[in-house]
Amino acid sequence: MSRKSDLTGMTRREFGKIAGVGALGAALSTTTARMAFASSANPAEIIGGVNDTMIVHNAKLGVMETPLQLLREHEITPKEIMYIRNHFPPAGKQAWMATNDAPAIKEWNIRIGGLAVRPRTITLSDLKSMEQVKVVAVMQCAGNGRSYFAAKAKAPGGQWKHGGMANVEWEGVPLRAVLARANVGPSPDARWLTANGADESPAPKGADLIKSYHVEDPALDNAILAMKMNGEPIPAVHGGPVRLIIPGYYGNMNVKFVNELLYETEQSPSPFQSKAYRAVNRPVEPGEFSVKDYNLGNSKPTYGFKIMSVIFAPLAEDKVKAGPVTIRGVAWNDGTARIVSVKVSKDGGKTWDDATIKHADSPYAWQQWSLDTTLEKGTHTLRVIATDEIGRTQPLDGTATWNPKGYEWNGADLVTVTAT
Ligand SMILES: Nc1nc2c(c(=O)[nH]1)N[C@H]1C(S)=C(S)[C@@H](COP(=O)(O)O)O[C@H]1N2
Ligand SMILES: [Mo]
Repeated sequence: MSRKSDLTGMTRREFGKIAGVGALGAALSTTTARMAFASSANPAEIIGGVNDTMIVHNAKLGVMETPLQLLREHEITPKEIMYIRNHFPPAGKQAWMATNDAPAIKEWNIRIGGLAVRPRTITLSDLKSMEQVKVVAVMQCAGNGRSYFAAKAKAPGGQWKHGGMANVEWEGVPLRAVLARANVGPSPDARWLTANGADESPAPKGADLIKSYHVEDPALDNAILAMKMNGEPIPAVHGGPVRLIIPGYYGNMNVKFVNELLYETEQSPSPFQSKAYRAVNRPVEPGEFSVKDYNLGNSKPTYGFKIMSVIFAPLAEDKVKAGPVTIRGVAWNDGTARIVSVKVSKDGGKTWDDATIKHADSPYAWQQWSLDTTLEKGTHTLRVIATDEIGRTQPLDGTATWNPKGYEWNGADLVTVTAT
């Protein structure tokens, strides 16, 4: 049996276990799977079904980034090349996260409770019976672009370039509609809605990824409990069978395999809420503020995407012929204001030209831009800066927003190309 089918078999059993309908996976297979994950750096062997040119940041956890050469080929990112970021190893109890297929389960329960008069459980069948909506939205890790902070001081964590993002279509039921239908009767003291997923740390006292949102956060009005991605059931690695999608919010806020929604007076004590994935309230310099210094008072969660743009073509490795060229790429923000300007420089930022923006139907999606221009023989430094209608824009020097964990990079992209 190939390594890949071993893992797929494991996946089914583990999902059965979680749904309470199957037998336990054999201990021996679990061990085999764990070894395979730890020792292999081939993306397709780590997670069956993914493109084998993905950039692996962490083989044990199956964390991988999409090369821009692949990302730029599709308006909607196919699952085979979508970046993957999970915090817990796809082995043992988490084996079901090792597949890029939809989880092979029939039913799923989401407990809705906490400060509720009538706590209750909503099932996958309940969700499927409700009216479905679709939204195309960027999914992006808060650490996307982290590697570029190293120009000032290296920020620890996966050294992501720009490929920790994707543009996908989500389909499911509006969160507000689910909460209304559940009719749990939240107490007036409920200030936070906390979401938890079925994954957990294999370490005895390991932290669980749990996220809390202000109950009145307007972003929740557009949130959905998604069951489909790109028209198909969401692959397990991307959070199937049910994932909380908050369009415009950084990846970590989009809890996968969601099985619990709690009304609470306080936000979750999970370090994933109180320590990690937070943006410092003031500018900080390396050495002055460290990873350990984050608290609820001096920082806030990485909520909405900072406005950002990326050059898709030409890339440094492309063969460029001197003469007419089209410089193109995508821009996006948190979806709350229209992107009205994309400026492109061919001389490292001295002079700028206006690119043409092709607005997508969804404000949360990539907005494609292009500039027809010419490049003379020689080396050129391309830059791009997007601005939205309320004036939010990108710094030319992205290290200006340096922070110890290297979150929310939004510096003007820089691509050096040589035309021959
Ligand atoms: N339950 C759960 N949800 C999660 C995570 C996780 O580890 N567990 N990782 C988060 C982070 S940090 C990111 S960037 C996105 C990644 O989503 P993707 O793998 O579908 O691209 O999922 C988020 N949701
Ligand atoms: Mo992330």
